[in-house]
Amino acid sequence: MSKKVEVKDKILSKNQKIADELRELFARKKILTVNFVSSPGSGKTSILEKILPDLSKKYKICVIEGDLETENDAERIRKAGIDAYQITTGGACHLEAFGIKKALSNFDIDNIDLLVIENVGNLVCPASFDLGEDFKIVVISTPEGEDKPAKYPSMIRVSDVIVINKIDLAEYMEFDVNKCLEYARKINPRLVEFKTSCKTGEGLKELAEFIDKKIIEKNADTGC
Ligand SMILES: Nc1nc2c(ncn2[C@@H]2O[C@H](COP(=O)(O)OP(=O)(O)O)[C@@H](O)[C@H]2O)c(=O)[nH]1
Ligand SMILES: [Mg+2]
Repeated sequence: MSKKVEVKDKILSKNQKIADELRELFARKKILTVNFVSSPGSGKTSILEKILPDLSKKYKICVIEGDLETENDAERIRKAGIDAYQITTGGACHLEAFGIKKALSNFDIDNIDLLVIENVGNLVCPASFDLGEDFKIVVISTPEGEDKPAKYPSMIRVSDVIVINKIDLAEYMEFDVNKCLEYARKINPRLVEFKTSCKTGEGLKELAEFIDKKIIEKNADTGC
């Protein structure tokens, strides 16, 4: 094995150990944890700004934001009335389980129903780093082009939900929604699909209802 592969394996197995601990913690505390992944600018923060205020009427929600630099996204989420903590990775293109574990000390984890992680904008690296989440939501926006699922299959494979965002721009971008979903289904037929627009509001209620249902399921889960 080359030295480079050995180091990468070591990093990933160390990450996995902490992610397993986090998953156990989230199960014990009945915290639904969702990891949003996408390219930069697909609309992750915009979607959260739109769906979390309503969900927060029913649930205690915390958000962990990941970016290379700036506190911008955490500030946007706080402005929407939701508790948020920003991890700035410096140069790293993904969040790691250790960072999530550390960030949790900023919240009262005995009093959280939903933890949302907005990962660093990148369709490659975050696929390899388990954060102990219940599931990943991958967001693809129409200006990115419909072939993204085919070009970044590892992210599609590890996600449970796909959101096609900026559906309001699909026509202008000549983005074929069905073609995009076909690429994604070929890689991962289990994907739950949503089409959203943060401009018109299309599909956001359905996405929020899906997350609501998952919070209820998590609370009913006896762990058996
Ligand atoms: N037209 C359109 N623009 C959007 C939509 N969602 C987000 N945007 C815009 O896309 C840009 C990036 O959004 P942002 O939420 O910061 O993306 P993030 O980097 O994935 O968190 C912003 O200028 C948003 O206003 C959408 O559904 N339609
Ligand atoms: Mg963002």
